[in-house]
Amino acid sequence: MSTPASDMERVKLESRHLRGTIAQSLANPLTGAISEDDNKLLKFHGSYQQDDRDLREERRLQKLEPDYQFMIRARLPGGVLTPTQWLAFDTIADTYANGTLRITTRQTFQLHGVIKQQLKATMTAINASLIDTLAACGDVNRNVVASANPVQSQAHAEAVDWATKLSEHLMPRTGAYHELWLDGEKLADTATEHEPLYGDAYLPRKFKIGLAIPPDNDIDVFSQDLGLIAIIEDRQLTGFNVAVGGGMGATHNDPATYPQLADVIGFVPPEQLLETAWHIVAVQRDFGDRANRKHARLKYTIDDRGLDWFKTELQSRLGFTLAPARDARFTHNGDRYGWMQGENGTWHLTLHIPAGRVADVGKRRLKSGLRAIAEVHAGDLRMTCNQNVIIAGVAPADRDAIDALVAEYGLDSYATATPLRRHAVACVALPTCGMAMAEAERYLPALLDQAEALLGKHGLADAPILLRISGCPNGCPRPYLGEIALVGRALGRYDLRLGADFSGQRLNAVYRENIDEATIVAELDTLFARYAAERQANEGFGDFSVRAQLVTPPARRAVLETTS
Ligand code: SRM
Ligand code: SF4
Repeated sequence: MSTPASDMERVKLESRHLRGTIAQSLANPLTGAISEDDNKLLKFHGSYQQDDRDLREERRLQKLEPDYQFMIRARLPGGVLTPTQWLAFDTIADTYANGTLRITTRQTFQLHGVIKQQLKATMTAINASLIDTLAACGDVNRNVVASANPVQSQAHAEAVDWATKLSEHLMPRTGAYHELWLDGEKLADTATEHEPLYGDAYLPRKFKIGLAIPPDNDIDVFSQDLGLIAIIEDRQLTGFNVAVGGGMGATHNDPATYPQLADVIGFVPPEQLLETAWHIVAVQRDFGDRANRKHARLKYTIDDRGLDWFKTELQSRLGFTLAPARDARFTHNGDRYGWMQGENGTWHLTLHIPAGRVADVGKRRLKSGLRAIAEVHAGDLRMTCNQNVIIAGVAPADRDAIDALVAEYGLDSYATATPLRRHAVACVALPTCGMAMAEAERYLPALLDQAEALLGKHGLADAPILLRISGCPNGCPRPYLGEIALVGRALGRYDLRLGADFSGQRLNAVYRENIDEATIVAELDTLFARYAAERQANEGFGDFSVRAQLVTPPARRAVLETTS
């Protein structure tokens, strides 16, 4: 007897293409929440119900319902937006959300703290800026990410355009989004509506596509369900290497779940890209696990059936043969900060936004500063998968004006912060993330202060170490690709992981399990002392951790073992 489908499958099938009873839930004045089923469907529209976890206990004692609020995520392929759109989001954050913008590890905006009564107005305002939120979350293809830094050449620009084309090509076709948020005409008979790619049950789980341009792996291309590696030969974009089956999510103490790196299966020229992506998604739609959501990502479909099976299945659906992969090399996976010039003579300035939180804090008035820049900037803005922002396409004559605003608003940490601080990535975690077991974004500043002091003590202040911290094992800041990573277990307790490389091509492994903050600092002290004394010339911290046998990273396409 086959295992029954998960409850989520029922919700999707009964939803009439993502409508459910969301409209009724929103209209219910008795609660700030929506129904459980509608909450599951709302994700496909780009929003999650949350509650302020800092207030949970107090409100429980006062016999009040939790402080329900909604997070909204924009769909922004390649992370590109105009200054006008930036200004619109800045205003929306003040009008409807908690007054901050959050740049995510998939290079888009999240708003937090929107209350139910204002959800529709917020969605309408976002759409008025010509940005939508459809498929930003849910069991569909999510925001397609692309190398953002630097935008150097015509071939690079073309590669980034493919992120938008892919996103559009794989969008759900349901009219539910327009009906609910934009007062679109209601379809009289939703049974006649057709979802050509997704069908009535959508995908078994989320699906993620990322496009990298070597030598920069700033998007962590091997962590994507479908990773695309742009091949630029003689300054022309000739196509993409195709990598499948990457993913980060895991569950503590459940070895059946693990992070995995994607495998390269071939090469396609640009004109075959959309068809290839469509069929890869379709194979996962047809064979992904619909019973166990913890086992439903493409990485498990491939691991269960084998990479050869996957290639054969895909090939049987394509009208052409996948070509052999071409040579591509990655050397770097953080952002390249500061000013860089593109081939067309314009300049791009990559700014450092700690943990992606666009807010005014003390002298660092990031939100006001980016607003002031957007008010005068004639190019565009690009968010990166390391939660930063690029002021792109600045004319040489306009650089001084941008520099003056950067200095005035304290946006200059890209030039002054240590490499450790500039490369650090933290997920949102508490207080909004319902899955957080420990702090991440809010712990990062204190952790960095301590780690920097230790690096200074050991003469390593300039070491470019990739540090990532997440509040739980789901992997939102892609912690399994950090040279040092902390993965939350409980309040104040983390697994310390070591051993990834600096180009996103090797996973790390657990070095110490479930340790408290004081132990983390003590461990880092010892580790940095050894690194300073024993490292070889130009040896990165992750490579050192492996050579010194502090950890044994997992082999590719092998179950990750969490042992030191
Ligand atoms: Fe994530 C769930 C935040 C990138 C793997 N992620 C969540 C939720 C929505 C919690 C929830 O389901 O209730 C978090 C909302 C927190 C909040 O309060 O805002 C959340 N994820 C984020 C963001 C905002 C982290 C950040 O600080 O930037 C990133 C938003 C990306 C975007 O714009 O689309 C974010 N999440 C990722 C990534 C990184 C990536 O995609 O490059 C991953 C790992 C890659 C992957 O998917 O394998 C990731 N998020 C997860 C998972 C685990 C999925 C799995 O296969 O096990 C969950 C939990 C789930 O889906 O059940 C999750
Ligand atoms: Fe929340 Fe965990 Fe993702 Fe952090 S890694 S945002 S704690 S789900």
